[in-house]
Amino acid sequence: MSKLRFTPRLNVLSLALLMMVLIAVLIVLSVPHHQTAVAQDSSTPTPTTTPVLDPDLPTSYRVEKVLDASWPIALSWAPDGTMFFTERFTGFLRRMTPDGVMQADPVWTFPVSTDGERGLLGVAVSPDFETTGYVYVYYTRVPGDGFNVPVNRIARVTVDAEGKGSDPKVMLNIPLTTNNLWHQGGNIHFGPDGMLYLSIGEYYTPANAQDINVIPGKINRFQVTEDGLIAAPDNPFGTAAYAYGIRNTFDFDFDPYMFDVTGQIFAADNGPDCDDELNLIVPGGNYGWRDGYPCDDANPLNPEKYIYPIWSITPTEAPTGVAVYTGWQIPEWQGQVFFCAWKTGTMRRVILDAGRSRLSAVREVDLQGQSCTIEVQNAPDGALYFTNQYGIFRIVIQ
Ligand SMILES: [Ca+2]
Ligand SMILES: [Ca+2]
Repeated sequence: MSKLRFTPRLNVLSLALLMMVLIAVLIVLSVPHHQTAVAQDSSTPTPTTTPVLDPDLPTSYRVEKVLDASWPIALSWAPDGTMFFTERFTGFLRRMTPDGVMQADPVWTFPVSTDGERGLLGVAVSPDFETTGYVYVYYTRVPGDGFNVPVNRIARVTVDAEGKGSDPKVMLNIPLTTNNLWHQGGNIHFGPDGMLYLSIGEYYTPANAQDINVIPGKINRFQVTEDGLIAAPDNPFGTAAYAYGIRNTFDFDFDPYMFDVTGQIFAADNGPDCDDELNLIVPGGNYGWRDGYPCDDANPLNPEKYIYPIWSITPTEAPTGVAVYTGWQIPEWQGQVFFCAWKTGTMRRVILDAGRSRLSAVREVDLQGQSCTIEVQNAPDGALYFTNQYGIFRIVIQ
């Protein structure tokens, strides 16, 4: 049996053909094409090209203001459609009824330190809210209550049917380890697995991000007990850490299609003067923030150790809220990852490949004159909600 062999002549022909194809591809790519976003391969993350407005969406939509609000920084809904949100600077936990009536008095007022990136930050309605009335928050408490300096904390209150809060309970303290005011932001969400996840910055200490024994600089995963939060027993390292190497992440969302299979989560991260990121978080993953981090970490020296972002951008824009759209109002968006940016007010949507592990394209969402500087979140009414310093908005089918 003869062995298969390529002749030199075939190699020359193949090379010539390959060169012609490459030249053709380069010519096509170099022609401005307003309606086509250039696909990016997650294995070679590069700063994205300028996103294009998507003029092709078959479903037309409009942006509505839901209500004026003071720095609404996180949103969470009860099963009946009651909306809870946190106001960063006032410390108010707010409530709006399913028929759209904003409760005049706050549900609860938390005594917040609001320096730097602190404040009343995260909120998560408990999965058993209908029987317990529990709503959890993440915030920075002013000195007191056993601490003579501010302390970051997860707490909960019990909310009755009239929207009155009671019985506040400390669930977890995450003491500060530095006087620095930055990189303490984050959010909390209950996962499909019933665990409570916390994203949190590294307290302006890069080494924290690489230390799996401390909470800052991680996506953390907790089991809720009556005595407070404990590291979920099946976490990858036996600590609270679910993923590490994170610098300053404000928000994240679970992948509704793949979480049960891979445990994957989408989270934004803020780079130093470079490399803002959207990461595909998997259990035990190391996302690379560390002492001596080099900009353009798309080319790290030890690629076996760090997981690259699926999208990154320089100069930085300060990505904030994240949501994987699960609503029904804009069917074409289902499963796409939405995230916002503090500096630009931009909302982007990320189209993934069929395996949901790689990025196919990034588009900018036309917010019809509004800005999304803080949060983006799914709501029970099938719309996509977003916030800025002045109010809460939603995107609904026209
Ligand atoms: Ca990274
Ligand atoms: Ca969100």
